[in-house]
Amino acid sequence: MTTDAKILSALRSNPDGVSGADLAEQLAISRAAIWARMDDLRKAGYEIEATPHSGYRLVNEPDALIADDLIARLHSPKPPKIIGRDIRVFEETTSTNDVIEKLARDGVMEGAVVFAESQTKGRGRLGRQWSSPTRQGLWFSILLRPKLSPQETTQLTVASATALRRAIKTVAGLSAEIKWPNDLLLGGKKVVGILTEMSAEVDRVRHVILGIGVDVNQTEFPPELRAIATSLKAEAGEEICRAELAVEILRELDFDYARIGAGPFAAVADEWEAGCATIGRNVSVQMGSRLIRGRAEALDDDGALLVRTEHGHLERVIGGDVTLEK
Ligand code: BTX
Repeated sequence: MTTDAKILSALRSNPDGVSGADLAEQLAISRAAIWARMDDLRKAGYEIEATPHSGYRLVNEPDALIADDLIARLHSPKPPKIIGRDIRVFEETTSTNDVIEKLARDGVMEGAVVFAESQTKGRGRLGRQWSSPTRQGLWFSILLRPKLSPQETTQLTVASATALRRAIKTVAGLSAEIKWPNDLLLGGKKVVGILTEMSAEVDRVRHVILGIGVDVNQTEFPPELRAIATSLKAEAGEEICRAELAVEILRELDFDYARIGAGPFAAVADEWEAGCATIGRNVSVQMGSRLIRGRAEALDDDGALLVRTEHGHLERVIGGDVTLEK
């Protein structure tokens, strides 16, 4: 943890204030150095009160994603196993998936996360665009090097959906529905999109990039999205703290990633099915030029969707666009 992250963590665990002398001792730096760090934190938007009686006290925090702040929050009470060991925040990027792809090639460690306050070329699947307005959502990507075969990587998308669902419940109190394989919906409208991209050889995954977009505090969407997209704020009726949500998501993802690594996928799949809007519904799936119609029956062991067609065949769907029929 950096010094700023340690200071923020100390301020949060001492809501009534902490003296400069105590901080200096805990962090093994001079009181003058503490004073200088406080000054920089104030410039970054933290409101920190300093009184002779109670010392330094954190009064207010900015609605900005700050790497040190996210790290401080994520490490308390215990550090992550893998996801979030390295966190970087950019004010603006093209697509966070592209940034982390470059880092992956430079050998950055598994679990690294890149957030952007806005993306100029945020993307969805099949070259579609992803709207990523400044400071209104969470736009981020995670680098993973899982011991899975390329076919099994659908598990990661499925596990991410369950983790995101839990985090949204905890922080915003909302129960989102999962739409196979990569969307979370509130009131039938998309609030989360997940884009899984992979670099692989025939039977070995080099790395997987999980790109996640969460609509958090938008009050308005571009006209073409109004009917199909919503935000947590629109549904909960109140502003959501993005840093708090970001950290809760990373914590839940870290938990599910360890679950996948440790054993059978079944535990994750059961939880996924319970929160899923797709299972039991009539669906049509566009897979390239092929259209499959039928009833979504279950999730297979490797995360594939099993669809019983009108002719009674069971089809395994591992990609494609699913439409829920009425
Ligand atoms: P998708 O192809 O399933 O969904 C893309 C479609 O969703 C668009 O065509 C549009 O109709 C709709 N859409 C666009 N923007 C939004 C939005 N903000 N909220 C709701 N619906 C929208 C889903 O792809 C995967 C999206 C992943 C986005 C993340 S953000 C961080 C990372 N970087 C990056 O470039 N992409 C990922």
